[in-house]
Formats: sequence, C-alpha cells, structure tokens
Amino acid sequence: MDLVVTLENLVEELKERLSKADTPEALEDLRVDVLGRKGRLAQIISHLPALPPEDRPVVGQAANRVKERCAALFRERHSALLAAREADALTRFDPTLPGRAPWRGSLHPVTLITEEICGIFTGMGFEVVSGPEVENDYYNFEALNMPPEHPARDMQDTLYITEKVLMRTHTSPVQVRTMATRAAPLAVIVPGKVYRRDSDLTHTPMFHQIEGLMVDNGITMAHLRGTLTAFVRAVFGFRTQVRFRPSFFPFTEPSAEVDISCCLCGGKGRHKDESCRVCKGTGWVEILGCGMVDPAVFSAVNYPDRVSGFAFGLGVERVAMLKYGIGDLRMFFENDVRFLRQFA
Ligand code: 2U9
Repeated sequence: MDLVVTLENLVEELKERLSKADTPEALEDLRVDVLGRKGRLAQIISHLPALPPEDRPVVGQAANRVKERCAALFRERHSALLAAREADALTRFDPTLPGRAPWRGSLHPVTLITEEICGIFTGMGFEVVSGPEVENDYYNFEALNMPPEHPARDMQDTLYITEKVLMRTHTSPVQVRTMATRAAPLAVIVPGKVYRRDSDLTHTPMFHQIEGLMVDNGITMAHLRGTLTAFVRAVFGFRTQVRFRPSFFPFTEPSAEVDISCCLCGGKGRHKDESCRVCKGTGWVEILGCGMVDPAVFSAVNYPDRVSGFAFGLGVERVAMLKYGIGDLRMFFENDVRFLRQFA
C-alpha cells in the first residue's frame, strides 16, 4: 500500500507547488509535470502492473481519486490566477478617460453640395424631382430641340446602348418628363448623374448635374437673373459679383453663361503675386449655363403658347471644386479617405 501513500502525498505536494505557480503559464507547466502523459501521476501508475493482483483495484481507485482531486486543484488555481490578473489590469485602467471616438464617416462632397444647392432652391419654392439615367433618344434629344442630325447626338459624345437607348447626357429629360405629365406652373430642381463619352484630366464619363426649370405665365429673363444671382450668393457669399454672358444652347433662347467673381483672388486676377490659377487672371469663373426655354421645347410637350420659362444647368463637381478649392477632378472618384474625411 506504499503506492497509495505516494499517491496521497502527491496531492499535498501539489498544494505546496500550486501556491508558488503565480502565472497561468507556470500553472500549465506544473499541470504537465503532474498530470501529463509522462508526469508524476503517470509514473506512479506505471508501477501498478508489478503489484499483486489483489492490491491493484485499491491502488487503481486511489489513483483515480488523486487524479480528480489534482484536476480540481488546478481548475481552482487557474480561476484564481485569471481573477487576479483582471483585478491587476483594473488597477491600471482609468475608467474616467474619454473613449476613443469611432470615425463616423462623412458625406461625399458631391452629396454635400447637391444637398446645399437643392436646399437653396427648395427654399425658393422649387420641388426636387428625379428620373431615369437610361433614357431614350426622344426625351434626351428630340424633345429638347435636338433633331436627328444634331451634332450633340454624336456617338463621339454620347454613350449609346442601342440606336435609340442611351445614358442620359444631361438631366434635362427629367424636366421634359415632368412637363409631359404636369401642367404649368412648375418650378423643379433636378439633381443626378449624367454620362458623356469623355475621359481626361478635366472630364469623367459620369458626373453630377443639377438643373432647374421654372414655367408660368409671364416668366422673364429678370426672374432668371434674380433667382440665379440669389442662388450664387447663397453658395459663394453675398459679396460675390455675377455677370451674364450671351451664349447658345439648343433648348434655350436667349441663352447665357453665368460667371462669378473668382473665389480665390476675389476678382482681382492676381493671387500671392502671381496670375490667379483658378480664374487664369481674368477675375471671373464660369459657374452655370441658363436661358429662356425655347418655344420648340414647349411645343414638344404640348404646353400652351402663353407660358414662358427659364432653365439652367450646372456641374456639381465643378461647383464643389470652386467652393472647396479642390484642384483635381479625380479626387471625387478615387474615394481616398484622407480626402473624404476632410468633409466630416
Ligand atoms: C428643359 C429646357 C431647358 C437646361 C440648361 C444649361 C443651360 C447648361 C451645362 C452646365 C454645365 C451642362 O453640366 S454642364 O456641362 N448646362 O449650360 N442647361 S440651360 O435647360 C433646359 C433643360 C430642360 C426642358
């Protein structure tokens, strides 16, 4: 029965050694040494076959008891060590420190400008409307006074899907669709993606436009001028100078382009003792196109002769570049977070 005593001594020895194992790692080493495949318990049990057969059951049962007891002691010590480690960590943790704020993301500058511009126009009574990006020839060209042989329909400029189906080249077809289903008076603002067969440093095949249309009896160029001047000053500041230059668009007559005093040099044409890079020294930058809706467009949607209206269109990326001083169009499409997070 020497072996039973040896087995029981093992428990006492383990208690002693456990009190000195003060890390989970040291505890694991000890567990392998006592309960492992070649450990102390296994060594004692290896003497079992040499015992007289009648002694073996007693020693075997004692071995099982000791094994259970040792395992329980290890579990206890393991929990105690983990609890101590956690308590220690808590003494070095300052719960009053402010947390690390997660990055909340930000709206894309194109979205920001779109929302700002739409807000300005809805504040003046316009209604935001939208329509399909895949259009047909009729709404994108024909109804807008661009008949079949019109140069703007060229395959060089337009992304065609079939002969009659295409990616809209401007948001104007939405205004046509709106007039085709609703009677005047009408004041709508149309933001959205448009597509052109163009790709270089200053052009992308997709960009964002905002167009507006106001139709009623007696709408004149004075309404256009007042509305767009108020709009430009709301975006770029009330000191901004505005000038209307004669231009041409197939869907408006007369037509104009609107320039604003340069937001970098303030209209002086010179910035930091050099010719201004934004306005190329002219003091003016082009911001939008506009005009009085051509009567041919009204007759395409069966509007009565008595109505008149003004329309305008602008490129959102261009406005964002001017407003935020962004020098490279590619910034809008690369989605580099170092760029985007500046708009948080
Ligand atoms: C209807 C009637 C008239 C929309 C207009 C412009 C002038 C214009 C450009 C600005 C920069 C396009 O993004 S851009 O390249 N747009 O200059 N757009 S008038 O005229 C319309 C629209 C719809 C029914």
